[in-house]
Amino acid sequence: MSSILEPGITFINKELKGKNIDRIDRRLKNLKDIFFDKTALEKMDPETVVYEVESYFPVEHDIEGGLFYGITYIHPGTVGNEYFMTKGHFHKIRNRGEFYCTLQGEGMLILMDENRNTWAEKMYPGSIHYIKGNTAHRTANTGNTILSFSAFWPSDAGHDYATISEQGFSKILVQRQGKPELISR
Ligand code: M6P
Ligand code: ZN
Repeated sequence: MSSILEPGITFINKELKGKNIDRIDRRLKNLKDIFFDKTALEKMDPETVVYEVESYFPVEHDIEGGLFYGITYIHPGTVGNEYFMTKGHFHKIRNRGEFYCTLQGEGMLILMDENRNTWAEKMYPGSIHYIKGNTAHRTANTGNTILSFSAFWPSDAGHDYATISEQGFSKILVQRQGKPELISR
């Protein structure tokens, strides 16, 4: 996994020097709810790492007024013909927004409003995505290399995973003739 010591990433403020850093990985066994093709999923190694996240928390969680920063690394791969992707979430405080900035690789940012309208934006190095409040967000790696992107979100936003793990997005992103296509489930 790439790390914060990677050239080009330097934290200046003391709040972010080796402190308040959280690193997690999400494996297929943690993502059973989100992939559509359960038969394909069962044939794969449950320990396969789908993505990793490093997050920086200079203030306490759920405190208004701060900002959090994270870098997500999604490995290339598919489950059936659905691309490796993040769990996806709404914010617990629904109207909180977020920025995503793609660092490397190719992907799609999948977005869904509270009426379950789903659409997607292409991610490529340098692409900047403003995610409005009240919008669920998930990212998928559509390339053959790691997709990494940075994220900036308000410290009181929180994550609501339950809505997505219970109801999913209304569309899924699959590979068709080698290309990504967003289709209704
Ligand atoms: C981005 C941010 C994080 C989020 C991560 C992985 O870095 O949006 O808040 O945790 O992506 O996405 P998810 O939490 O949906 O797995
Ligand atoms: Zn978010």
